[in-house]
Amino acid sequence: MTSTYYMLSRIFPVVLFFAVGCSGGDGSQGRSKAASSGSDRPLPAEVPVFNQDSAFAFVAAQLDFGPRVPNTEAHRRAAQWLAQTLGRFADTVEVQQAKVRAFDGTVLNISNIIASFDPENRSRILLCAHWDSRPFADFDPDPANHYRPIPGANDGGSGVGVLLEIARQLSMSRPNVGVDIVLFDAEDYGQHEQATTYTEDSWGLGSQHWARNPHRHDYNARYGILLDMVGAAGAQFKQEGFSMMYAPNIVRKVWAAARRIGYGAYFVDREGGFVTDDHYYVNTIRNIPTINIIHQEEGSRHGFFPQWHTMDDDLDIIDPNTLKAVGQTVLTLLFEER
Ligand code: AHN
Ligand code: ZN
Repeated sequence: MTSTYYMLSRIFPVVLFFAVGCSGGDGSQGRSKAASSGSDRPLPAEVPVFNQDSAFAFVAAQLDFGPRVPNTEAHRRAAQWLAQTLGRFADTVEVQQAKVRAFDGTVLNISNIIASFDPENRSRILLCAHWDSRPFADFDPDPANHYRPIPGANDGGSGVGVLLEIARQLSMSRPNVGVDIVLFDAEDYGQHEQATTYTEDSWGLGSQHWARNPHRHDYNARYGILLDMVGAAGAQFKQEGFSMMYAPNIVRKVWAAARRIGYGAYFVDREGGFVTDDHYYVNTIRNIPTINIIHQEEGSRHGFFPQWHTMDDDLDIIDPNTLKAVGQTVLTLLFEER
């Protein structure tokens, strides 16, 4: 991080508040009791049933804006929609605006979007995802696309879609813990594949800013869960390296819950690689033990799902069943915390 970054990032610490009521939701989802979990196992009582079609619709709605690349109109409009949508579900929504410097010198106008449920509860869980999409399809098979923005359905859209559906569920019933949903900006403006020099910490610019300047100066949470690339058909979530380094007990708890409610095929008991993602900065700068639920595949050039950072990361690769596996697992965890 350059000193320029620090200076720039301290300018414009604008925080906007949105007044919110707790309405929202279509009311179609009941509690689970022994209801279907979408898998072949019953859910524990009192855990709401995650609606995969609603989550899918939240992914589609993001794609309708076009690529959510910082400094574009689509990005501004999407930010407004995300804050407004979370405002229907949460107790408070704050938009943390800042300027940060990208690897190529571009000054990015970013917005981290923070929705809080039961903000007075001191026992809190942090849920996060990045809402921006990558400006470069630098892994696209066609070199003509290497400087075009990606649709970002799985990479970006899926994690946000799951969190919006969790927010909708929390508008209808609350767990014992307080919950903060933080949508980070500028995660995916990391240096281009074809860059000739290495820029340190070029990914996760929004999370780096938030970790140094949290929306509450003394903000803390028991643990955090980051969702990244959680929507592709047949996804496998391996136990990511930094998650195991900083929060091994949370990884085990999440994977055990997934297995218990019938999603062991997605949450596999295998070691994944180390991914420098938003959770790395939440762990190292803010010291909140935070895991990353992220789709990793061996044998690809980059270690992720096949359409990663290509023009084909579009809505047609999103499978509502994968969104369900992740969303229902996270909801189960929230409602089992005491
Ligand atoms: C690196 O490849 C260094 N980080 C990947 C983080 C990422 C990109 N998540 C989504 N897109
Ligand atoms: Zn990406």
